[in-house]
Parts: sequence; C-alpha cells; structure tokens
Amino acid sequence: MRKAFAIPTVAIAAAAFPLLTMTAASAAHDGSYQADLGALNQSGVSGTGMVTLEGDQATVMIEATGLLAGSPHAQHFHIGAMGTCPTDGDDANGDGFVSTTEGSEEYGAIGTSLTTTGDTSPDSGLAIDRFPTADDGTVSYERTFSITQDVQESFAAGTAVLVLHGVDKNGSGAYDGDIMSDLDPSLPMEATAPAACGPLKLAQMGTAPSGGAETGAGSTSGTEQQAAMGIGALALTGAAAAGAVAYRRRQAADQA
Ligand SMILES: [Cu+2]
Repeated sequence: MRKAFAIPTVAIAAAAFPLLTMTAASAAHDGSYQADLGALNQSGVSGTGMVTLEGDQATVMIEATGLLAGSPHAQHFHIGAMGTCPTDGDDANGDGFVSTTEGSEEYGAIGTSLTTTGDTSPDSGLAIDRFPTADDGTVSYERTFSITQDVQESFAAGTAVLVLHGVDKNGSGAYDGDIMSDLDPSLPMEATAPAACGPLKLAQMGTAPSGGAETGAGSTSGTEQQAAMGIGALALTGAAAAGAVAYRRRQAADQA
C-alpha cells in the first residue's frame, strides 16, 4: 500500500519540475553585461559597452573614443567561439593587421550587427551607411532590438564579444592603403579591421536590481519564482510523506 502513496508524490514533482525548467531556460541569459573595450591594431580606441538582456530584447549602449572621425565604424556582437579578444600579435599572415578573420578564433563570427536603423542580422555586417560615423572620434550608441536565439545562448555561455571596426593605421585621416579587406576585397583593410574589442561579461543578473545579499547580483523575478515553486514542491512532498506516515500508523493501529 505504500506504493500507492509514492505515485501522487512523483506526480506532483513531475508537474512542478517542467515549469522550473522552463523558468530557468527563459531567464538563463537575462541580466546586464559589460565590456571594457581594448584597442586593437594600435587604434588608441577605448570605451565601454553595456548590454541589458530581457528575453529576446537587448538594450545596447556603447561609448567609445579615439576612433577615426567622420568614418563609419561597423560594430557587432561576435559569438560562438572563445569569448575572448585577440592581440596585435595574432597577425597570422604578417600583413601588419589583426584582421577580422584572424581575430575570429577568439571572438567568433558576427552574431548581431549593431546598426543604427533597420536590420541587425549578420547580413548587415558591413552595412556602412547604417553604422555610427564617429563625427568627433567618439561613438555614443544606444538602441533596443530583438536578438536571435544563438546570440542569447552565446551571452548565457559567456562567449559574446563586442567588436568595433575601422582603424586609420597609417594615420592618413581616411580608410586607405594597399592592403585590402579580408571581408570585402573592394574595401581597404583599414575599413574592416577591428579597432576595439571587449568580452561581454555578466555584471548583474536579472533586470530588476534590488540588492541581493550573498551574490551581490540582485534578485530576479525568475529566481524568486523558482524558489517559491521549490518550496511549494517540498511542502507538497512533505505533506504526502506525512500522509503516508499517518496512513501507516492507522494501518498499524488497525492490525494491532
Ligand atoms: Cu565585427
């Protein structure tokens, strides 16, 4: 007869855990991420990227200085590799540039094109008419849009990297030179080579900072929900166990 009581307990757990799993999955990447941009190709660029994720919505803020003024600077989330940035020493073919391709082993492929308007897919990776032009050598970018599943997963895995492109390596004041781009042979390498790079690291979990104690990362509605459901499931399991004990006592009393 004890087995009869085990069944409801299992049923309760089965009912509760799919919901727990769903909650965890949907919130896995939610939070605020920060990238401290480091210069590549001796660009002298510095800056910061902030990304807040909530579901498929991303709010992206970029502040950067030291860029070639008046020229477009492609900017992307790169995803799916090591989540790190190359150094100028990663110039594999020795042409004097760390190209976008040479850096991809570290930061991966384009996952999102951080355009000012319109499409944000990798297809817009070199849509130079829709990227910031750094009119005074600075970029101040903010936009909210939806991101794809693979990008969400890369953030959750800690492998999303912010990369800004376009570097005036020969100091001519424009994108030029004899070395052509690895991405588009009709463009100078200077137009597409990475100028700055920063891994996007989780700075704060969730989207509603409320001063969590132990982690210092605030609490999230998802976490609270999980905790509440966890307690509920335990309480139900406890009730079932207590019921089983009571039943056995009754049974023992009957037999006595
Ligand atoms: Cu890029």
